[in-house]
Amino acid sequence: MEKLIITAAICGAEVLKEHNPAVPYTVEECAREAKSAYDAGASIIHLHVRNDDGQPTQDKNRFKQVMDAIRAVCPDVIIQPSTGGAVGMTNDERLQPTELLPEMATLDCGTLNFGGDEIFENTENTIKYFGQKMIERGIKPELEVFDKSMIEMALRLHKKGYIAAPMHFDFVMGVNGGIGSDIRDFVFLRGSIPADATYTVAGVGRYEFPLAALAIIDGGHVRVGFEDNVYLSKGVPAKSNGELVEKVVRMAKEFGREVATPDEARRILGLKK
Ligand code: KMH
Ligand code: ZN
Repeated sequence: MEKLIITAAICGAEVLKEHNPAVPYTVEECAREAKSAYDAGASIIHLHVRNDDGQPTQDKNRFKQVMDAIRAVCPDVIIQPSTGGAVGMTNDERLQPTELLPEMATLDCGTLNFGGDEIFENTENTIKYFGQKMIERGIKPELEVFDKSMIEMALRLHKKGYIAAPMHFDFVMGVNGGIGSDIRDFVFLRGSIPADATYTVAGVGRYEFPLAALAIIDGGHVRVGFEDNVYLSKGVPAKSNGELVEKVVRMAKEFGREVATPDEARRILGLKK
């Protein structure tokens, strides 16, 4: 079995300091949280950025500042900017961090309800546009799938040349409006991707660690972090993203799975540094 790639989604676009005071907004706070995750064993930082007041932004200059600050303290970590951004942003606004030519970026593979009246919109043409831009810019997409239908979409767009193989999926499970987070849901997604594909699982809220356990024993990879969950265990807020990563590292150890360094993750995912 390959070593375990741990991704830390340190910030997200929706979670606030009211949910956990350690949620990072400023450049310095993002660097601090990325370092805590990297020191604990994360090889990928999935990155959203905020203005200092917590407002989500896809501003290229803000991404550059945060990415430079993260690289200064985690020199070899893989930085994976979000192109999902926040609900309501335009496509070109969302694509800005890809102009910085990161090794990876997320590519959201469908539209879903996102609570209340919010709709996270990703039409087929949007996904094609983002896929094409990532091919042109030499960026490996992490295919964010919130439901089974989004795997079908990714496979269809792969056949049409908008997404290259081998594909790397992120099963985001337990979002209201998306797939659930029980074992049957996991097995359904897991069994629906091509044999040469890799995947990571991001369980939302209390599903974060049970789903991590399934991925660890199955040979998949794991994402944790404040974007998805702010608790270390029931009622216990995590003090940092690093604490969440440490818990996954402990779990992996118990199951006999070694944790990948950033360069090992690059090899597993076929990234060119
Ligand atoms: N904030 C969500 C609307 C991604 O990073 O690509 C979208 C999201 C997915 O977080
Ligand atoms: Zn995200």
